[in-house]
Amino acid sequence: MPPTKCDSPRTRILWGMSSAIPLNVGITRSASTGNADSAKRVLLAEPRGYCAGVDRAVETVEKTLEKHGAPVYVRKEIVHNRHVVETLRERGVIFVDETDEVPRGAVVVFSAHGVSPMVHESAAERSLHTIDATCPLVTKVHQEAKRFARDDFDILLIGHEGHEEVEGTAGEAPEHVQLVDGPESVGNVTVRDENKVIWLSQTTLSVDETMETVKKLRERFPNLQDPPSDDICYATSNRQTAVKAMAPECDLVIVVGSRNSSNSVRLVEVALSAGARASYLIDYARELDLAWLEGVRTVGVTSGASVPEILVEGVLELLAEHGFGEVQPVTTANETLVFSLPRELRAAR
Ligand code: 2E6
Ligand code: F3S
Repeated sequence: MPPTKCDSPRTRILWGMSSAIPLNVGITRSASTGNADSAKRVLLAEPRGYCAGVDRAVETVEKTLEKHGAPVYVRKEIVHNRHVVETLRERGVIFVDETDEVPRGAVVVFSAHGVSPMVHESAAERSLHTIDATCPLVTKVHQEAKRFARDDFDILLIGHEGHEEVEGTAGEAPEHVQLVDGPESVGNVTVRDENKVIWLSQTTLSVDETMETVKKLRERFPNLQDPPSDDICYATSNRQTAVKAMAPECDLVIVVGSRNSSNSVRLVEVALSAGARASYLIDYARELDLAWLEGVRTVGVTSGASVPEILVEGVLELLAEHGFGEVQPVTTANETLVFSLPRELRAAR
C-alpha cells in the first residue's frame, strides 16, 4: 500500500482571487488594469518556506548564542540555506564538518538533518556540550531504523547518497541498512530473507519518484513492508502538492532555495514534471535572469522548507518591477505544526 501523503481535507485547492493578497507578503502590487502588464501575473504557492523543523533548528542556534555567547559551533549547515548560514556566521556561529574541529568542552549544535550514534560518541569523547537540533520527524525515522534492525529486518533506505540525513539514519543500523538511491538502483539490492524486508526513506524526497522506487522494489520483493508512518514529511509533501497545483498554469516557476537543499531541488523537478515550461532554483532575487521572463505571462513562485520568507519577498519585488505586480496565492494546505525547542533551551522560548 503506498503511503498516503497529506490526506486531509486541507488538500482542497483554493485558487486565490487577485485581490486576496496573502498577509505574509508585504509589498505593493498593482491592481489589474487595462495596461500592457495586466496579462502578467504571479502564482504564489502556499505553503512554501520554513517548516516546523527548520524554524526550531534556527531558533535553537539563536537561543544557544543568547545563552552561551559566541562562538557557538554547529556541525554541518544547520539547514541547507546559504542566507541562513551566512547570517548566523555573522552572528558568531562557527560551522564545522566534524566534531573533532570543535575545541574540547565547547558548545556544539547538531544540524536539523540528524547525526549517527557515532557522532554522539565522538562528541562525548571530546566532552562537548551538545545541543541536538535534529528535526523530530527525522528522529522518528531513526527510531524506525533502530526498531526494524532490532527485529533483524533488511532495511531499504530510499534516499540520496551522501546526504547528511541519510548518513545519520543509516548510521543507526549500518549492518541492516542498504541505500536505494532512486528507481535505477533497485536492481542492485540484495536481501537475506525476502519475507523480512522494509523500506524507509529520507524525509525530503519527491513523493512520486519514491512511489516509483517502492513499486520497483515490490516487484522484486512482493512481501516488502511499508514504514509504520510516512517518512517523507508533511512539509516536503505539502510544498510539492502546491507546486503541482500551479505548475500547469506557469510559463516559468522560480523556486527559492539552495542547491544543496534536497527538498528545494525536488520542487524544481516537480514543477517541470507537472507542466511548467521552465523552472529555476535561485538563492537570491539578484540571480533571476531577466531573459527568463521574455514572453512569459504567468510566473509561479515557491520556496524550499529551509528558506526565510524575506528571500521570497525579494523575488516578488523584482518581479513587480518587471510588470508582474499581480500576485495570486495558490493554497493547497494550511500548516500549523510547531515543535518545542530542545529541552535545555525551552525556558528561553
Ligand atoms: C532537515 C531534514 C529535512 O536538503 P534538505 O532538504 O534535507 O534540507 P533543508 O535544510 O534544505 O530543509 C530542511 C530539512 C532539514 N529537511
Ligand atoms: Fe523536518 Fe520535514 Fe522540515 S523533516 S526539518 S519538517 S522538511
